[in-house]
Amino acid sequence: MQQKILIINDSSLEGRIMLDLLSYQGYHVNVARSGQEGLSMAKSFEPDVIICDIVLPGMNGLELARLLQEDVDTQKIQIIIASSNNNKQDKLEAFRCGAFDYLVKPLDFDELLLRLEIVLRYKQSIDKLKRRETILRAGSIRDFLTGLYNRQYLDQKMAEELARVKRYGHTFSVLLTDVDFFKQINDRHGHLVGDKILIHLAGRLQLKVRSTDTVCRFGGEEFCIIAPETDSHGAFELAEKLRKTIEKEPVIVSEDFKIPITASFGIAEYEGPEETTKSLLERADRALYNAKKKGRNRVE
Ligand code: GH3
Ligand code: MG
Ligand code: MG
Ligand code: MG
Repeated sequence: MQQKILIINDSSLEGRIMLDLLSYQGYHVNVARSGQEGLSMAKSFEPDVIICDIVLPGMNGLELARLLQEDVDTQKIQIIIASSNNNKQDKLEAFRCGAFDYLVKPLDFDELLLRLEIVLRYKQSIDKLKRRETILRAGSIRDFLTGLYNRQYLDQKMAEELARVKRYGHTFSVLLTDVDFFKQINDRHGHLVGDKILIHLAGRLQLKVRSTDTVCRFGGEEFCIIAPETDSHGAFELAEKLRKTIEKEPVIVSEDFKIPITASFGIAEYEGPEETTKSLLERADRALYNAKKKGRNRVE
């Protein structure tokens, strides 16, 4: 694909020369004559690189660079500042504003072309990494900290389970659990210990449930379990079993450092064809809230 360069330069002669030279090299080039025009063209033209003067009518090139860096729509554009003064302050300021390079005029065009190639190569690899990261994140079904399934996967699994019971009958339940006074634990022992507790707890939940149950990290210190073919009595038994294990076995942080924890549980069973993920989770959440209100470390 043709790479796009935006020149921001108020001298029509200089702008023209650069436009011709860079177009001749195969770039797709546009010229803006002021900072304001540059800013709007940065958004509409979406250049890979901007070559920008410092002295411009209205807004100066450094201000412009800063604005471009602060805006999510334009921050991936790389900026080369071109200035007729070799002033150290301007140069430092340009880099502080996020410029990739600083060229002193009169420009040596061989140098300009080489520097342009470098910045474009840099931008391509950054863009590629970002794309990969986005794909990984979008496709991820695991929670990063605990390794459990994440909220996204929970939504998908819930939809499947709802569809299954609506079609074939039977029932299923969801359990929501929330660690009691977790904020105090964090405050007293630090976030790293808090994280370690979440990891332990996740492992423990995973270990105690049936292989057909799905354990997810619902958010913060909350977990959600989908238990297929389980009515509210079964769900209550399961929650009690988990609650007791958590209460009985303090989390081992290190050899001589154990932290006792408890958790509260809210359960909800599928009630019929009108049920949605939202309605089911809302009932479980209300039950959990009641468990908290009634003193914590209990199942509702
Ligand atoms: P309650 O018994 O009412 O649930 O009290 P609580 O302190 O657990 O309640 P709250 O929900 O207000 O606090 C949850 C805390 O969990 C707050 C937040 O700092 C902490 N937390 C959320 N996510 C993480 C995490 O990934 N790691 C750690 N260490 N802490 C987390
Ligand atoms: Mg909570
Ligand atoms: Mg809470
Ligand atoms: Mg809590």
